Amino acid sequence: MAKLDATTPQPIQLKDYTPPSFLIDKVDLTFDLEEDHTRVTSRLVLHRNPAHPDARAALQLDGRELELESVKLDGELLDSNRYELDAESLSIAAMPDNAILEIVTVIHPETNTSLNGLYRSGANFYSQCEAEGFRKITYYLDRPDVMARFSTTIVADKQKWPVLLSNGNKVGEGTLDRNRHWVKWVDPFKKPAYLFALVAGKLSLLADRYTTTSGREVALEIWVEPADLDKCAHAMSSVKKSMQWDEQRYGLEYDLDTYMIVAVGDFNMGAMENKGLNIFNTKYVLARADTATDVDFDGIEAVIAHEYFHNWTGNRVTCRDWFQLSLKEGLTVFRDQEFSADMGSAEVCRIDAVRTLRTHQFAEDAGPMAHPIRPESYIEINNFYTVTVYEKGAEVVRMYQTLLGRDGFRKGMDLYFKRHDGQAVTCDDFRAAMADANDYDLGQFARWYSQAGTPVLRVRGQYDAAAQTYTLEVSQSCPATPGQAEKQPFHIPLTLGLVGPDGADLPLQLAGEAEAVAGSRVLSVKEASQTFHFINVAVEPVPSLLRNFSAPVKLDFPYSRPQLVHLLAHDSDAFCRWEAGQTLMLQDLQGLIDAARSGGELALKDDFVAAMRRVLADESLDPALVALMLTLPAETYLADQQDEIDPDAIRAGREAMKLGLARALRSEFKAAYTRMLDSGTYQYEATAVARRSLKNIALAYLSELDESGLMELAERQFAEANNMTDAQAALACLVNWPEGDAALASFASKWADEALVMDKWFTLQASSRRLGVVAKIKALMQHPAFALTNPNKVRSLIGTFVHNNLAGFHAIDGSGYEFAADTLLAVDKLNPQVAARLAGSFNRWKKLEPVRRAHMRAALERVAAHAGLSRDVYEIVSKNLL
Ligand code: B3K
Ligand code: ZN
Repeated sequence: MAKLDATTPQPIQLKDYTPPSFLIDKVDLTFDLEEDHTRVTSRLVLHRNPAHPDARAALQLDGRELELESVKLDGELLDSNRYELDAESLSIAAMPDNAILEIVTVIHPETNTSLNGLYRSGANFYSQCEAEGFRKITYYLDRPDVMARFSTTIVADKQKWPVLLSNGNKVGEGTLDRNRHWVKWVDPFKKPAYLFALVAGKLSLLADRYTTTSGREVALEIWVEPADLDKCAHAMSSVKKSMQWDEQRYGLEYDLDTYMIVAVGDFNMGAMENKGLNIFNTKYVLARADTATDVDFDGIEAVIAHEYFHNWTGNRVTCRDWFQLSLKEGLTVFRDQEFSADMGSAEVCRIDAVRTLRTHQFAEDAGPMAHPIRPESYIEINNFYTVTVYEKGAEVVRMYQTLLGRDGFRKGMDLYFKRHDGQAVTCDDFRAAMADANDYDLGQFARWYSQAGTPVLRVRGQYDAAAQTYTLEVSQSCPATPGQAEKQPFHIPLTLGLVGPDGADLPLQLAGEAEAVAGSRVLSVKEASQTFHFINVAVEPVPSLLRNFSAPVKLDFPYSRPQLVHLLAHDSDAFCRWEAGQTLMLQDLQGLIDAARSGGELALKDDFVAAMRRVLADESLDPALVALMLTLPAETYLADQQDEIDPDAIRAGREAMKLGLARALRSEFKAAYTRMLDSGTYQYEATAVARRSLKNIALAYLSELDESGLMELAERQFAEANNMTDAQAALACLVNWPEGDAALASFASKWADEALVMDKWFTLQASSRRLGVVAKIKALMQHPAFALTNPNKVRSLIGTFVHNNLAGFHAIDGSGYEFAADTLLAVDKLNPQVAARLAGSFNRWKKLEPVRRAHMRAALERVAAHAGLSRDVYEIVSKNLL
């Protein structure tokens, strides 16, 4: 462990929040862009904040890695004894109540590999300021509760950087000497610095228009590298759909004359919602039938919607401090999920969201980084852009809608905007708007914001045939998480139905109620233990619990196998139907894993195989749902169900399940494959997407059978595919067999110039059971298309290997951990945010079997002892070693 000393990063606490000592009304920025430096001139109009407890407090501006050239206070150049400068700030003690500060700094985007602040990608300039990147551009009150009006003038060489973009509206442009030009932008909305953006370079434009319901004409602009202009149509149509949806669903319109999206290949995350100038990872903009899969098309539509929706939930109403991150992120993810549900299949979207939550967020909640959706402390805020804050946060927002109804939720949203437009607020303010608009008590609901961990909902049912009653006993508990030993009961919406022997929903009538309700209903579970009595229940039902996944909890109900088979066949709720199949599958997978561990026989159970056979043969089901029902849980999810993780047993058990299903359902898979073939041109449209998903999962199972005819099926699909979905799916089958080598080679030569397609090439190999081994990953890092400086490449190759390839990463000799440690230390020097994500691959170490646990610990300790660790990596590693 690194020694604790003055340089050990200290946590920031929510309870220490104090308002800023000054507020900034106006910021005028000038950027002088050069090859070897950038000069930033900032003119701030400030006034003392009456809400600050000390009326004589100093002004302390945030700043990092800046070269300060000069500071002027109200026109007077300050000597260095008039201010204090350290590695993180510039402080001025003697400040008038109103002041104008002019600060000149020099920065070096050309050497900034962190992709945080202003940086270069190729010859072009891009910025990323959330959460605290603006302080790497100039000295500023870099906190979201300081909202100012920005103007930005960019000066640059006209040939090298012809396009100059920033937030708001373009108000002027002109030429200068030395072949330079300038453009000035004014953003009429006040905003926190994290929403500032600047882009400069050689970019091509896809332009379109949108007219809002109230008649505002909006210019839509997507800016990309010239070679990518033919891959922007889907992104553009997604923008228009998002704008229309937000008007219809929430009455929210766009508020500027121009909405710009810029795509860049070097980017730390998916995209960024800068006011009027969203900057996107190319992965979430560029798509053409032959380069992008259905999943990519879905992802683009969702991320475009997400960033667009932030214009209201995030930008117009922003966060008071970074502890409130879920205020904008949980809410905006919920909004993009609802949008995607309306654009395609709501049921499929919901199941996908639950799968993500369970695979990644439940794991986070059970590990050393567990935190509530509103964390209480952090060392590095970038480590808290997590599945908990985002996806569990979205579940918490969804629970408001489940409790209040869709109209009640809308009333709450309307009140939230009415009260807080133009403000920086808290999660409590959002909860208060929901409560007040509906006159509903959400007091206990607050615990979802403060308590970490995944609650367990234990339910037991009792049918009394004579009395015709069905009694549900419901109790809840929540495991301890770091820093939180005891938990108080949550307010949990439990949506349920009672399924009769014929498969239909029984009417639901609670004791004391005059009438029954048809279908589903929502119970409010608030106590540690609670009992619900249903009356007039004519026949013994099978309870269908947690319909549509009404709360982010683990359900504990002792279903018999025939009950699960019944729900899988009949439940009117698609989520519960899928869930019943998954529960059966998980039970049998666990049996296989146990057998693999003890050297027992790896055979599938007949009732499970029969149930899957019926699913596969049921042509009345949405093919996308069939595909989901046949999809096995990830190895990592299976690992999280074990008391002690043995990665080889998990791999063996899971492979046995694949092979067993393939053998047993060989002819059904072949029939489904043939039935779903589509010879027409590629369409990104729900029915076609659903058909491809079933076809490709059938192919995946068939390719498990080492039979030449079946391997040729994959080879043929790979060779003849007219779209990337089919090509990639076929290649994914082939890479597990020697046949894959030739296919991989031809794929790489065909797509050498398409960075995003090469990412797929790396991902497929990193996740392959045949190729996903340390030596091979190291060799791939030498491939010309790989770059340690590019986050997409690091995620595709290294991230996939350490996060998703359980058996490969956890090689018994510890070589995977050594590799992960070496690589994350190398990446940390370049890009701490990306390195910290790799460090998360150690989060399960305490649950591994003893040999691997010892290797992992040694690797973690080696990283922790490394001098000069970033705050980002330090936080993850030190919390792992607590
Ligand atoms: N708000 C950004 C994420 C910023 C991450 C900073 N490390 C993208 C989004 O959630 O829309
Ligand atoms: Zn977001």
